[in-house]
Amino acid sequence: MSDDVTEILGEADPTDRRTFLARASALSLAIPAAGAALVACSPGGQRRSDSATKTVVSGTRGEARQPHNSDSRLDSSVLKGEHRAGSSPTGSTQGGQSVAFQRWDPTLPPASTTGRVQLSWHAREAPVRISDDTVIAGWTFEGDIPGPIVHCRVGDTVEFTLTNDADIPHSMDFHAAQIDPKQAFRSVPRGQSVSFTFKPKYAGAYMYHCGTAPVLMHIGSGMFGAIVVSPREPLPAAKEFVLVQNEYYLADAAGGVRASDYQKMLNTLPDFVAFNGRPSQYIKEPIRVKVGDRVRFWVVSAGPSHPCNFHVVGEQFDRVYVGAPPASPLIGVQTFSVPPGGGMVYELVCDIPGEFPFVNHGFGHGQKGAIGILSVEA
Ligand SMILES: [Cu+2]
Repeated sequence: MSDDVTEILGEADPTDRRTFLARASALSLAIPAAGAALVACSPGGQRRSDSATKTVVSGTRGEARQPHNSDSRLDSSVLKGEHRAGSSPTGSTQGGQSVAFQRWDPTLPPASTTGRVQLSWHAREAPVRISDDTVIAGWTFEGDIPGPIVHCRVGDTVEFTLTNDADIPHSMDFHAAQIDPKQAFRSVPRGQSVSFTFKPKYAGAYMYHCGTAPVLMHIGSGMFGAIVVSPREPLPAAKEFVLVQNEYYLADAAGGVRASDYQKMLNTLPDFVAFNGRPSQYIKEPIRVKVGDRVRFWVVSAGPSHPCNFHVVGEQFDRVYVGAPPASPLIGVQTFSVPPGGGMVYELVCDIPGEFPFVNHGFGHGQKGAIGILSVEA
């Protein structure tokens, strides 16, 4: 196997389980044999980063939205994570009960108006309540799953820094960047940072993720999110939402927290599939629009292994942009699949009131939580 491939898979030979298990154990990866190793792998307290503290947040999950602040060090939305501030999320296996559920706001935050987006993020471990009865031991960007939505325009300058607060190495891979991955996407150990700058060339919904080996484990444990690149020319006015689909593969709970299970990830039979990190959250609390609205979904399938076969029951997509909007939309589409690691843009016009389920029409995965309701009010 080439070095490049080994970097991604993290195994000298995918059939050599012993090599991998030894390495995984060294990295405190959560695998069945290691039990709740993940839960216990961060003994020290973790303080919130200064950058996160200073940041004005637009699109904070479950909290009042605050105005966009282009003077902020962070020109897009980021999780504040107040309820987790100052705690050692995975330093204790007893903390699951105290983690509150927060609906993940799917609203696309405004794009930077300055032509620059400055992001200073931290990779850290954090417990995340994904449903009333499930708290997972997440590996995160900025403390939540998915990580913050980034919104910029084609040609903007994105200046990104990742600092690793966790014990095992992490990294960042932006699919919206054309850049030398060996340098920009390299892994950094605890306490160190990696910085790079890029200018998105194409519009679209793009994934970002940790690219540290084994990538399957890092994405599967929560290190992913979406960067939305709007075109320079405005698209038709619309209510815009971001949906990031992912799968969860979980071990049994220890202390109320479920670690990720690498063997389950390899077997690709998820326990849950979710939009924006919480299975079925938009059934409980639908996405609300009005009759006459054009709705634009920026859909990313983070995987790690499955597509999102996106469909809205009782509606048809006016347009689906498989590539960069506004070029060459498909017109009149019932279902279109986003591959894992991909992103597409879906538009529909809400002509009539009602409750329209949006689903992964691969129904084994819809049933496991990749489902929500678009409520169209008169
Ligand atoms: Cu990682």
